[in-house]
Amino acid sequence: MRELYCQGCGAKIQSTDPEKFGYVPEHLLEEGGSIICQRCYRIIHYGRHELGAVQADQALQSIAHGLDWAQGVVLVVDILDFESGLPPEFIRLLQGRELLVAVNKVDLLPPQTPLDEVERWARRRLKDLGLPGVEVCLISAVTGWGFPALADRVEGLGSRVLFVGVTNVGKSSVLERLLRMRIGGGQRRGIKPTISPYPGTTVSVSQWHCPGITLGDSPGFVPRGRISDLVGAEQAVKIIPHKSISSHLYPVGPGDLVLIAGLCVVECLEAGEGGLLLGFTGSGVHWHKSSLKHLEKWLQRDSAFARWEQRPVYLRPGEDLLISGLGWVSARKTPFKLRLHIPVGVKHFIRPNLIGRKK
Ligand SMILES: Nc1nc2c(ncn2[C@@H]2O[C@H](COP(=O)(O)OP(=O)(O)OP(=O)(O)O)[C@@H](O)[C@H]2O)c(=O)[nH]1
Ligand SMILES: [Mg+2]
Repeated sequence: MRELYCQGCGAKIQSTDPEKFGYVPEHLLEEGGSIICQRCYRIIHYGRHELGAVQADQALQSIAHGLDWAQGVVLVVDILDFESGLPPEFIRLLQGRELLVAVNKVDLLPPQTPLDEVERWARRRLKDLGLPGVEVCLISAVTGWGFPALADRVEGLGSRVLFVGVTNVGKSSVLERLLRMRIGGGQRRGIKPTISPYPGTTVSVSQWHCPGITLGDSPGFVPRGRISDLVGAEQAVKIIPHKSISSHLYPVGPGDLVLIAGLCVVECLEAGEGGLLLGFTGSGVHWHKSSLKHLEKWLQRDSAFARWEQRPVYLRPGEDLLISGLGWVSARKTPFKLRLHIPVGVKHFIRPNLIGRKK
């Protein structure tokens, strides 16, 4: 029998186990035509994300197959979790490829953010992270911002183009919007790549044929150390920014804490006169300012994590401390000597500030 694949998530279709990816009841297979699995059907129609996320090794295998097939590659990165989208072990897979970096979700930046500055910032960060001189497009798959330029450049990458990136950066959303544009001959198709707010939706590579070009969706590379992957799915959806980000400005001196209960605490050890910390996360996340005597309470409150560690951090004015999969704290006015209380296994990065005046 011919092998069938789910057009939404790329999983191989099977009718034996509803608890595994790609399940379609046997009687529905007889109807023919393009097909989507039960999991995709339920994500699309009921917003229910069953069977969890794709496993890291399965995703990696599928990405490797996709890269063998592709001529050109579009690396999709989420502007709000930039460094988490560029793990060195993933970047190594892309070395030497015809590559374009699509920096997605720019609609979530504060409205007054100058995007030309953001683009320069992104190029500089990509260079620092091992991708010097790559082409960069700033885009929003939700509003369509930047898509005419993206479509032009994608067409220049060859006749087989694969979209890659870590989970949940919007690969399927970007592909879906391109399919609706001139690359897809302006036709809206019945079946689309499946999109969901939960990381790990796409299971395997799926190919989308358009006039003159075939686009490939791929499962997300599963990065290590992202807090949103270490909490339960329901909490993950609350902390991943969807509609907007919010900023919280705190005057901070020695002994002060700036924190998100149960997820991270930034303790100030030393700061100059008038030091300010500015926290950025999805607007559903609650920030607090507190003092050292309440540290234990805030670490444990509603926390999914039993094991915490402390890390010393020196943050200069104009630098961000990014907590992978959560958000960032930016220093203003003075240097800070900080102690970061963070769940074991969660990564942090120090970088030049994304938002605000640059040096
Ligand atoms: N605000 C905003 N949200 C976006 C944008 N692009 C995608 N999203 C949202 O991000 C979430 C993930 O989108 P997907 O397209 O499923 O991401 P993916 O990279 O294919 O995810 P996996 O298949 O899990 O690896 C969904 O909730 C999308 O609606 C964007 O440009 N702006
Ligand atoms: Mg996807």
